[in-house]
Amino acid sequence: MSAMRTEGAIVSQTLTIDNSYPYPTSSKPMPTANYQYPGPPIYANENDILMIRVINKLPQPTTVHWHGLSQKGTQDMDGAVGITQCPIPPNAEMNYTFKATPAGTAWYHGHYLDQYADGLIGPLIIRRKVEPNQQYYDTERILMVADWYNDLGRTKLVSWYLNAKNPTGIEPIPDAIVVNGKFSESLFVPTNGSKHIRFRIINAAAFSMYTFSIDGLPLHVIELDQTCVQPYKVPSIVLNVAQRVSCYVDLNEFDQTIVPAEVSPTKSIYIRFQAMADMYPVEIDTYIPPYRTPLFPYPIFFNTLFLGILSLDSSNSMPTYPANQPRLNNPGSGTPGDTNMLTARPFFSTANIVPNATHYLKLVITFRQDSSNISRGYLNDVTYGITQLNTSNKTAIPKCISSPNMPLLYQMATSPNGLGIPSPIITSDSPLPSIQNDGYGHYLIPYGAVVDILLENQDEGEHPFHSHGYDFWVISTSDYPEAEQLYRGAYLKRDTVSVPASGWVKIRLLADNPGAWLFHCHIEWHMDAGLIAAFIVGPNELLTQGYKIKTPPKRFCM
Ligand SMILES: [Cu+2]
Repeated sequence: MSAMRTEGAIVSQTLTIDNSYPYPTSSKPMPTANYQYPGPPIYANENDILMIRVINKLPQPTTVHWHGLSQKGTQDMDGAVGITQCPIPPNAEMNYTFKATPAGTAWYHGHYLDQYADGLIGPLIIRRKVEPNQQYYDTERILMVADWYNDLGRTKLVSWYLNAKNPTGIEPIPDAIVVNGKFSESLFVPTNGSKHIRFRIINAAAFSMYTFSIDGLPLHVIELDQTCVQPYKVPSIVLNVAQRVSCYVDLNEFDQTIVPAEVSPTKSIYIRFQAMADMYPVEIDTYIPPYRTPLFPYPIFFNTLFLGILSLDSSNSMPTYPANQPRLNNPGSGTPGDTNMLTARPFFSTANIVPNATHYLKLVITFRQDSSNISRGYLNDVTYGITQLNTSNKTAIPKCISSPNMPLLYQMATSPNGLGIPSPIITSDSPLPSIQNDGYGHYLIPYGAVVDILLENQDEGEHPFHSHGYDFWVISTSDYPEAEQLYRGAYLKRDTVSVPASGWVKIRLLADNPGAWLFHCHIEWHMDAGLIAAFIVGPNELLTQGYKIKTPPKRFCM
């Protein structure tokens, strides 16, 4: 890719979505992009036009979502089934055309039928015109971590999970961890002579939170999701599902004392992804999923530690020291106090550009059994995508319908003033007008509103919430409530925030992107359980800004 390219160049890429079998030991048909797992990295420069031709060769419908891209003015390119488009049928194709913004480490993944959990993931890297921390590294590597399941999500795991026989809602527990498609102790990362390496780490897991570290090396964090931060030194980093972190390492800082004197000098060191065992609702060391087909040797329990190998001399030898030795703590200025790393500071000062809130929205997260004894996720007592599809009482059918065959975006364009969602009203919760919903999880947000969203988590699990169409300022969390005052006017922007277990998060969103946007927990199983809201932003402005329902995407709506 030439450094001389002008802004707005067209970057064309074809992604063929088809089943593939990347592992000889697994007969699981994995929906993948271009027969690779993960799919090929897509690179663009900031403000390029991405033209991605997605060809569906699966026997099922599919879509691709471009996680972290704002899709301003290209609302129907977001890939969210039922929200912005109907799914691409088998043997059909769709061109996704959109601007490469904001810059940073993004990714793409399937957004239908659990295809993302089953293998449809890939990196999407958007380079900045000026990369502010570029002087600290001379090469970069992508590390895309994911949960491996022996079984397919849609055909096996979901039907087991959302079932009256699983009344407490035990999520499918991963069988292994994969990074860049490799299992533990088989991923080698050669340094190729470089001493200063940037890692772009992407948590593409369906379920697990990961702590990332490299033995004996401090990590210098320079980007969180797609926001540049002032270099921030830590011994390890936590990433919840869908979050991204970039850090660089300086091999001159390697702490030799981690290698015991009695072993020969090591030419490689371990890269660690430690899944957070706390979040699994079962005893991980002895758990055998009830749905698992007996294998020999049996049982095999999930190992929550993934080891990769950073090869210092690029010979891909194994480290000489034992992986399980008691280790000294990595050097650094202390572990970040919270997953969202609010103490990291934006590189580009946002002082005085964070607007004051004009509206308020409280979203309460709960899990409980529905009337069929199936455990479901609720936002403000609504489990998304269930009631409105199964209702037999015609008078209860909402004006806004969540259906794979009728995207909310088309409903907005067809009937901008007849969506049946109340306007904001003053309530006892806040002096600001509160955003309302229609009882089915559709929230009407006025165009230009600055919404303070309080996510109150009454569940005992930590939930990574992601907004389509927007990044947002993270104001404070129950782990770090003082951040609101401490960083007033200079909050950090992310597109995925981790809501602490039995805690809360406050974010601020500037609703300057009219359209229909999902706001949801990014744990795939929780999406299936209904932990989703849809933001309907500025229906009239959508039309006045020129949006029209386009074919061919519309022809997929049968
Ligand atoms: Cu969740």
